Amino acid sequence: MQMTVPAERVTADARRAGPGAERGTMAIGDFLLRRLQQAGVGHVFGVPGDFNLELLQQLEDAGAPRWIGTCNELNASYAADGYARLNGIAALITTQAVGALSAINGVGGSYSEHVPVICICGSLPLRSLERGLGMHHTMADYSQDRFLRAYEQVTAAAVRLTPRNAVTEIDRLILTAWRDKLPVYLELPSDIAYLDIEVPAEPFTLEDPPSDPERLRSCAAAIAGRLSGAKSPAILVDVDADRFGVANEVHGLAEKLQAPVAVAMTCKAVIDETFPYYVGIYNGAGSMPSQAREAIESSDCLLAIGYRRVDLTSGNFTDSLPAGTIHARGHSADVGEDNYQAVRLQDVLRAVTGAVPQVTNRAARPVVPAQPTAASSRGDGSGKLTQAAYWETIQGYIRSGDVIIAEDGTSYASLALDLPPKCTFVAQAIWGSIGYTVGSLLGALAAAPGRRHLLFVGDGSFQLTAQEVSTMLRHDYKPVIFLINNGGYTVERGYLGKNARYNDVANWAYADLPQVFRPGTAARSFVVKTTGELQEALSAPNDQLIFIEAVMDPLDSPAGVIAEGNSGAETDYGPRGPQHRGNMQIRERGLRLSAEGL
Ligand SMILES: Cc1ncc(C[n+]2csc(CCOP(=O)(O)OP(=O)(O)O)c2C)c(N)n1
Ligand SMILES: [Mg+2]
Repeated sequence: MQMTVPAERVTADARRAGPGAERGTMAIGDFLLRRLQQAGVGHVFGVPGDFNLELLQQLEDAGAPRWIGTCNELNASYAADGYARLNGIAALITTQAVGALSAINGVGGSYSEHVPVICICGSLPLRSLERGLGMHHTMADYSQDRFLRAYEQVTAAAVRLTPRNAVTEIDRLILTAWRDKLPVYLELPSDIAYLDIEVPAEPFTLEDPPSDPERLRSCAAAIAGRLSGAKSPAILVDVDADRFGVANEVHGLAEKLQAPVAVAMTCKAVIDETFPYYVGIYNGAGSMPSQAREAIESSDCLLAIGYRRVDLTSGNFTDSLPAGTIHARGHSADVGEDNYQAVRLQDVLRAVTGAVPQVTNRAARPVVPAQPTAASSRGDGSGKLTQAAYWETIQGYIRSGDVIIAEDGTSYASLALDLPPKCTFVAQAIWGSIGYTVGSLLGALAAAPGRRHLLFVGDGSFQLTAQEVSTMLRHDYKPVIFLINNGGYTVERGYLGKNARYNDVANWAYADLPQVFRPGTAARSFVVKTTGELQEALSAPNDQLIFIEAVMDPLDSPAGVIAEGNSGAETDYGPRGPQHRGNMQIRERGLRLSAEGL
């Protein structure tokens, strides 16, 4: 599609003032859309409403960014999150309160997972606020700031635009989102989008302020000194390594030090899993493979990048990072007693890599990741499909460059897949809002339409956001959707309620949904109950959306998922909790907390 930006009218005064001082007038809504495009936002997700229609009309007139209407705002917030993870930044448009509050769960997730999403809410006209008019989509109590304040809790910055602050606040909020890798919220009152204001003519560039040169030098020297003097340096990577775009720098540093690199559960595949110094996922006692734990915990100089310690990244607090761990973050670092501010992560890693000598005597890949188990469980392919056979078969389907999106539930077994180079793995590991992946898949498809996208999702999670498959079909996207139909919330049965009714869900004809969502679609649907049937489905070409419903036993769960559930129940309910009554959890005999053999 042709990208057009509404013409601005350069004033005669501005022209006379000479180059660099040029300003023009532009409608506030057009200016906002222009800034989004300049920030790299090519698609916007959301749902129309009377308070945002005037902005959507401006978007329609301009023809860009491209509008992707979703079935509801929650899904739009997930889509924007998925889009930003692949594109670097995203935008979402909702309407006053009813739309904004539907999206707030997803925006909270973006905050938790450090994803920059620009949330724009078409809100009450300023005339109504000034005159105290009671309006729809409110509590009818004439209050003015409730929803702005709600969004203050889940964003790095939240503001109501006015004709006076629009230029500075639009730029400030977009830059804040990009610099801090966090969502922001702008309320655009519905009666100002068409008002002309003076705007700067120069384009907008997403840049960080440069590092402080002295702080950078001393920080890099301190880190390089420690790493060079260590016998067993190691690197632990969390999501910020991805968000701040330093995966290449981490590879370079690890290569120079010949040091093992592990990732947290939050950022599988951020480090190429075939990289000789990649050792696996560090998660305390649940590390995969367990040698990754050894490499991290026995290091005499650990460099942790953006590490955040929560139950799911620490193996339920069974972790133990070495004393003196160096913590590098997006814009600061802790080295021993010293805290360095105004140091950009990328600058720090480059300077450290430049300063450390090339090591030549440490073995590459000191730990060999666990190999998939033997194919014995598959038999002749006619046996009932088990979780073990399912994931073993999926392993053979993954290819270089795939985008893999993994939902909470037994689909988290995909964390144990060995991924070839150039794969992207998307999961909402910390926030963990089920249904996230269906919306997120839509966003990922829009951001990277040339790649193959695989969604792994359970029936229970799918039921929250299933309608968004219709949007994928509407836009002719061709992902592969792997849905596990096991009659309910199997992962929860490992916490509590192994046979409880509250862990059951209604059975749907899942594989029929593509036809329901887009009558006449050429999407390929399969219901598979054996490994042989799964194999056959996997031989379908990727020229259409593929939907594979795999029917499995409600009590069949990967060992690592059971272990997480069992140990999670100890944290959640304590030692006297109901999980200790007889037969209340799926358990695996003799299973220790280890995600090995997922
Ligand atoms: C929005 C939200 N509601 C509830 C939960 C609690 N929860 C976590 S996993 C899960 C069940 C997932 O079931 P399913 O998708 O069928 O996966 P399975 O383990 O059965 O493969 C639930 C209800 C949650 N994480 N998020
Ligand atoms: Mg299920």
